Amino acid sequence: MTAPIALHGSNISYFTGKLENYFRVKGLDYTLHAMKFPGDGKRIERELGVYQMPVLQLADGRWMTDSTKIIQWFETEQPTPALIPANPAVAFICYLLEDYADEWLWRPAMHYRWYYDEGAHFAGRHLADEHLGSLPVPGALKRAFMRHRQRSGYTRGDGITADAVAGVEAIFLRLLEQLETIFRSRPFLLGERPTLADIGFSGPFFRHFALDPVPLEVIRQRAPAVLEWVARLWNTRASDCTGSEPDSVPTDLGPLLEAIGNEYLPYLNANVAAVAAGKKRFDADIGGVGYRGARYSRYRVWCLAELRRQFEVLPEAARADVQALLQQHGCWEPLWQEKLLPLLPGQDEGLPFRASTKMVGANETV
Ligand SMILES: N[C@@H](CCC(=O)N[C@@H](CS)C(=O)NCC(=O)O)C(=O)O
Repeated sequence: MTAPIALHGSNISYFTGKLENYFRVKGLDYTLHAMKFPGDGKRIERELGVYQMPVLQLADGRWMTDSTKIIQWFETEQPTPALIPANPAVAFICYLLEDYADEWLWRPAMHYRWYYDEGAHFAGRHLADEHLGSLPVPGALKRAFMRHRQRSGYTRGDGITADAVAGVEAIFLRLLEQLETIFRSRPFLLGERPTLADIGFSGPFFRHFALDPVPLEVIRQRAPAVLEWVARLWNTRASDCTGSEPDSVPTDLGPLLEAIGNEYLPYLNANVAAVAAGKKRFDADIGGVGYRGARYSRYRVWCLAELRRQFEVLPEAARADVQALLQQHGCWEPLWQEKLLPLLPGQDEGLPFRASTKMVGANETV
């Protein structure tokens, strides 16, 4: 696969940034195109079944969506250089870290961008110019529309009330401390080479935490090694890396796994309970933070099912190792807490070439 990939999205978008990091590290050529509304939105819905960003078009004309499934597809089609480690237990931890970065760090990333006027004015102007530029509407109105849309979809409107602000910021501050320890001792999350775990973390970091003015200043002051990692990943080609593949999970990942066990998995379970009860909004107290009126997500029910599936397909020996690690860090019990997952029939059918509207989640305002 040598012909360029046409990636459609935004150059300040979370998941677009994740795929850009993936393509660069993997050594795949791509060109980035800004989605223009309303035309591109309609076209993407027609081609893929849902509107979201990013999407991409392969040289043979096929369209793809969902960064997680897109990466898995490329890793199968083009196995070298591998970003998913060959050791199955380490690979499982990569999937878990990727999912946590995709779906849980989304919340503090959205908070820092849209809660503070400094971030909201920068991003609102950028997105209005990038996506709504051709609409015959005054610029000030487009920018105000963007700020309102994102705040009512992703911050206030996704359960982050004034009382939750300090708690959401504490998630980020703890994360920085954990990552700073790791990146002071090695270049990538799992060792000497970048893996899917780094790509997952590039979603929240590359186009959000290390771009938006408020969190960027926090990183500069508190976690310079994390800032270095953001740039290092962007500037790394896996094919140039001489370090060996990780064949065990570094012990200093423990605090990250504990955050997954204490925060992310309990949130996924609260979401499962809401979807099962037919509630589109739910309240949850997670890690001492009260979220009020968080939006339900069918996509995140599927995320939990995927994590379980990834565990179940592990070879027996790896399964025992992973179970022990998850138990040690408080992830095992919440991973299986909900007995039945309210998935819809065929929910993920067609991915990554077609997505069902049943997959629309809390990170989409459609
Ligand atoms: N699971 C999807 C999530 C993509 C996603 O949520 N993208 C956001 C922007 S970064 C989006 O399109 N939101 C739609 C909206 O704001 O309406 C992926 O991994 O690609």
